[in-house]
Amino acid sequence: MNDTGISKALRRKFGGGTLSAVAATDTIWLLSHSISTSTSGGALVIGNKRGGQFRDGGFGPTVVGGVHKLYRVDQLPRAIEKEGLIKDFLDLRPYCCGAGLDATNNGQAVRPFAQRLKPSLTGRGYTDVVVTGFLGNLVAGYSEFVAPGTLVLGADAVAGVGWASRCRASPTRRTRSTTRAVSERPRSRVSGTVCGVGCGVGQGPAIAATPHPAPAANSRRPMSDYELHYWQMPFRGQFIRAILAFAGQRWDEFDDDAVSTLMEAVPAAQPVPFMGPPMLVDRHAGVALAEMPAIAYYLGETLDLMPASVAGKALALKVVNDANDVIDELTLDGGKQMWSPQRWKKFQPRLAHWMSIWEETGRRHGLARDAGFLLGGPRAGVTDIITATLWGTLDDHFPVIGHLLETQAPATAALAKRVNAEPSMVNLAAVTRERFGDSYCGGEIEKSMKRVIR
Ligand SMILES: N[C@@H](CCC(=O)N[C@@H](CS)C(=O)NCC(=O)O)C(=O)O
Repeated sequence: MNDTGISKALRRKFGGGTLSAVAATDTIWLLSHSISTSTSGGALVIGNKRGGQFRDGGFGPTVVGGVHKLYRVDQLPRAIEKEGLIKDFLDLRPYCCGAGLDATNNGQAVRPFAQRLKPSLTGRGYTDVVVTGFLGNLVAGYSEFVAPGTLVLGADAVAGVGWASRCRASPTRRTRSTTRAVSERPRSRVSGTVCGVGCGVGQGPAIAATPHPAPAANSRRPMSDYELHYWQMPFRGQFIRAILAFAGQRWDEFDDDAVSTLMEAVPAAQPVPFMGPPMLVDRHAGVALAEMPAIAYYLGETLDLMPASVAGKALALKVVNDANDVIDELTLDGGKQMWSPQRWKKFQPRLAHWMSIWEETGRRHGLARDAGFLLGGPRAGVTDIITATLWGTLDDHFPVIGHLLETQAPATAALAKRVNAEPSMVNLAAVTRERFGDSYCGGEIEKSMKRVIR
């Protein structure tokens, strides 16, 4: 909200508080700049410039002019209350640089902003609220990757400490939710759709740190339900993205450093003990899984994309595992060797054989060039999404593989095209191309594939 004075007072008086529709179990991400001293990263106060103008700078827009509107911990709860936040609200996260770090003021040690805010909120009647402070520098910007209007929240680690560590000041809430604990492991990037109500506390800290307004359609959407931990490239993670996108789900992704940190963490510190990504967290269910086929199975079951019978489910899993095998073979087991023209020539009959396996599977279930699905049934399921993603992505990056599929497995090629023509898949393809460009699986093996598979 950018109003002041009488208009702000009237809005609040007539129930228009920006936080009046927030439920007790929602999460508020309170986006704001923070002010700290040069000797410590800890925030002393938070706030933003009011009345400034956005100007385009070399690294994006910056605010020029305006007057600082700052909030101390004893001032913020009043603003929050006036914006209509109910008193049994639970989960407040000042998404402000260093809000979880110790600070100094005139040489005096000062406890973290988040920790000081808690008793101040309690004094205003927010007795159960848990305040989370972050241990690093934070940035926010818009990305179209997940969906239009998606706000990407990024973070640096400070002194080797990941962010997202909580300054919990409410012991009664300590074991409140395992899902929450899982979703807040140290990481360096998270994206989520803007929740216009939940993300601000009115005039001061409720900044949009970008010139783009959040689209109205997104203004009441909750944060996304899933975390997908995978490298920023298509390859194996694309199967999971495709299932989520096809089913109309939203998810958060993380940059490669964060994925690598989590992958290398000791098993006891991982959401699910795992060796290599993809790794998925279902925030609502409190479930974390690794191994691409296991994730595909879980999503297929929970998003109603699996066959009904046990035999059908097992067959679907077999197809998912086949797809995993194909990409492993095409990348020579993650680059254990490189492609040479001779090696590629020798492999082509085997690849054609894989394609025939797909074609025959479809044929046995009534798949034709212009209709049907890989395992039959009235609508597309996990196997169709996996099929479309496997062959569609390969065709995008290595058209010669697409041509081979057309001749070797025409009904499979047509099925892939039909599924990939769904709006959700077209959208995913566009953002994938925008985000990852020409990259397929990265590394030296991708270079060798591009040199030889043509
Ligand atoms: N079998 C696993 C394979 C996981 C895997 O190999 N992940 C790759 C990326 S596609 C990775 O980065 N692995 C790192 C490692 O294993 O050290 C699956 O299907 O998910």
